[in-house]
Amino acid sequence: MLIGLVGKPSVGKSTFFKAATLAEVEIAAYPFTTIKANHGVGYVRIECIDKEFNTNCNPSHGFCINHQRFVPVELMDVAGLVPGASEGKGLGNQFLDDLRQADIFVHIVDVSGTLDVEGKPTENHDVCKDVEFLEDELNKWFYNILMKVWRSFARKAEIEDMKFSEAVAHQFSGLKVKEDHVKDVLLKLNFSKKPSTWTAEQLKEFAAALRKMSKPMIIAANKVDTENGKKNFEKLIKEFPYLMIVPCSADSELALREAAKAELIDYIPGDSEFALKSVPSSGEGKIKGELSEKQKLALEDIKKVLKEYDGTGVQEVLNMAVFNLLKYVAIFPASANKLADSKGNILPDCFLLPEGSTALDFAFHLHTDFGNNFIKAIDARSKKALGKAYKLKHRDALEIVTR
Ligand SMILES: Nc1nc2c(ncn2[C@@H]2O[C@H](COP(=O)(O)OP(=O)(O)OP(=O)(O)O)[C@@H](O)[C@H]2O)c(=O)[nH]1
Ligand SMILES: [Mg+2]
Repeated sequence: MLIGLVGKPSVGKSTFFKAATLAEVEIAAYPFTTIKANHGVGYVRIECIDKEFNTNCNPSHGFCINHQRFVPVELMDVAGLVPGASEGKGLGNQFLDDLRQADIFVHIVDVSGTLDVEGKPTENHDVCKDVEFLEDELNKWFYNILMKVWRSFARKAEIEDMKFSEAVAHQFSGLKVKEDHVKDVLLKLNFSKKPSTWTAEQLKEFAAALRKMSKPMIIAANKVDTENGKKNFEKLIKEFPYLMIVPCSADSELALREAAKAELIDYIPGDSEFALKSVPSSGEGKIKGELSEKQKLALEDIKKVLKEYDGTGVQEVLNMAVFNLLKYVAIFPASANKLADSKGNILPDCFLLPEGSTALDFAFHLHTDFGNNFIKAIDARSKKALGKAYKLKHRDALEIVTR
């Protein structure tokens, strides 16, 4: 699972990335601060199942606080994208190449309205324009790739009577386009069965639909903490009712995570509140990290954001991307009698699988041998046996029984 953060320069992509991963990356208020893509590990948050079993888990990847399990997902922060990028403007195509492997995009939009479309300072920028131009550039990017091969490809596919969707998926495999994506797009567009007769307009439509299907996008309306943030966030929602738009303050999340790391506050990512840590009384030498007056004031401001939007939005964006847009499910391998692995670690693993995955898919996900020798799955909660076609449900705990 790779989540790509995209958007015009200076919208807060690296801030979001740093808040989610706590990786050291450069953040600054001038365009093209990021040039080389940053890769890091962020997390989606789910209600851990350990509570139901009256125990505490020991994750081997990610972590768990107060029965809130944080499951790793890969994040990528790239250079800012400007209009014309698909034709090489700004950092152009090299940056688009970085995005090939993404499963989903988080489009970070700056709702302060103080940046023009190239990320330079301005006033009252129309934030809706950002959504339009970015989608447009991504669609053009797919279209250009398609056009490189199209003519010979379409004819060959017809002559050799290839399965068209399979051939397209193969052609776009570097962009993680799957055969099902192509099938869905073809069904939706209902174009002629002879692709070589498609018009230029139809090809554009095809490329755009393929992009949308294979790289769905969620919008993080970032900088809602600013003066015009709320107004512009509401404008986005009104203008694009069919898009998933989450209000966000990456800057606030970063401050909270850093303060929590420095043990100045208690904060669980995604919560809508935090608590100041009580400072130990004197006599214990230097107190580790005491909040300055400035920090206290900043935290007061953040409190207002948390209250108004029920959190900073960073965790919400990642969760919505994985569970609502991609509709993945989180599955725990667990034996019906024992939740621990051979080393005594309780519920060490939790895997994210695509919507519609079955018990057999899960077995293959764990190990090819498990898949090949699958007999049944057992639900650790109900102890009931499940067949290979069983559709996985979010937060299932399953044991795979093999020959
Ligand atoms: N008020 C406010 N400022 C923010 C927020 N997120 C980021 N910023 C500021 O916006 C500026 C740009 O942030 P970056 O994270 O470097 O932006 P970027 O999108 O990575 O920029 P490029 O790498 O140049 O494309 C910095 O000054 C940040 O502190 C936010 O939620 N609220
Ligand atoms: Mg950056």
